[in-house]
Amino acid sequence: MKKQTSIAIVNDISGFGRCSITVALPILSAMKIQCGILPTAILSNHTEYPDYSFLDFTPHMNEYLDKWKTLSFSFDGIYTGFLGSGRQLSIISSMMEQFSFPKRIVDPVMGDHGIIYDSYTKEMCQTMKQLVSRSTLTTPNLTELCILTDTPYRDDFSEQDIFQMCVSLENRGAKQIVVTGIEQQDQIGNAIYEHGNFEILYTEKVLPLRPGTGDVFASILVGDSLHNVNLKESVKKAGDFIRTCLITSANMKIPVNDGVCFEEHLENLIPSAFDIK
Ligand code: PXL
Repeated sequence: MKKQTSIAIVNDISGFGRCSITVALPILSAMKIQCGILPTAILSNHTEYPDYSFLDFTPHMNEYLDKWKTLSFSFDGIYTGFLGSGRQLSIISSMMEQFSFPKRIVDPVMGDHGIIYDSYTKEMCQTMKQLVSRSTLTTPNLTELCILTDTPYRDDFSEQDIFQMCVSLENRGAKQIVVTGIEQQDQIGNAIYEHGNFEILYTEKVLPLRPGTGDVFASILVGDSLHNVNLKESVKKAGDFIRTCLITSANMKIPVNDGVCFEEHLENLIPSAFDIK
């Protein structure tokens, strides 16, 4: 029998609203991956709602990781998302050194549609660059790609502009890059960049767009990366899955801030023994 794959997920627990760990955990479990979690913050709900409570987990992270180390837990990869403070960067960097994860997936969660999330500071955005430089795969949206490459945000970038920003991110140490949420009239695209090769895959946009779709997308890519699935195949799978979930969410009249009802389609992500290489 093949050895089971495992991942350490470093992300926040938002108690309500389908994002971060409440998305990553069910998706990666469905993809037959064992998950360990290190919370970065505990929120009542995500920050796109008009109000939320926020508990920064920074003061407890080192003690938590010391136990993981003493107990010799090991993982095939690390997947980082929403950070609770700027100080978490050095904690996660030293975690990467101590555990030497073969796969390092950094979703540089910072903002969307040109706007930085409420709890993020400019300094935190700068420190995110260092985490991305250590990644084997990173999944910025267009807003985050701009922050990471010091490019002023616009909503009319050409494909060439996006390619150049990917080159600049690669020069800063990133390896595989997938840029999400590239909007073109009634289409939405995800760009794939790897060793100078660049391609954007478009699908028809399903409105309304919803928070948490970046977390669904990145989680599927993480699962596939651990199973060594080809990146283009994985981006297609994640795009199709999100589209299906967006259609069902609209049909079920899910409030926009509550995200996508991925639970309705989770079985689509369960690999057969045959799929896993
Ligand atoms: O989906 C990204 C995300 C993750 N975590 C928290 C958020 C958001 C986006 O708003 O608020 C707490």
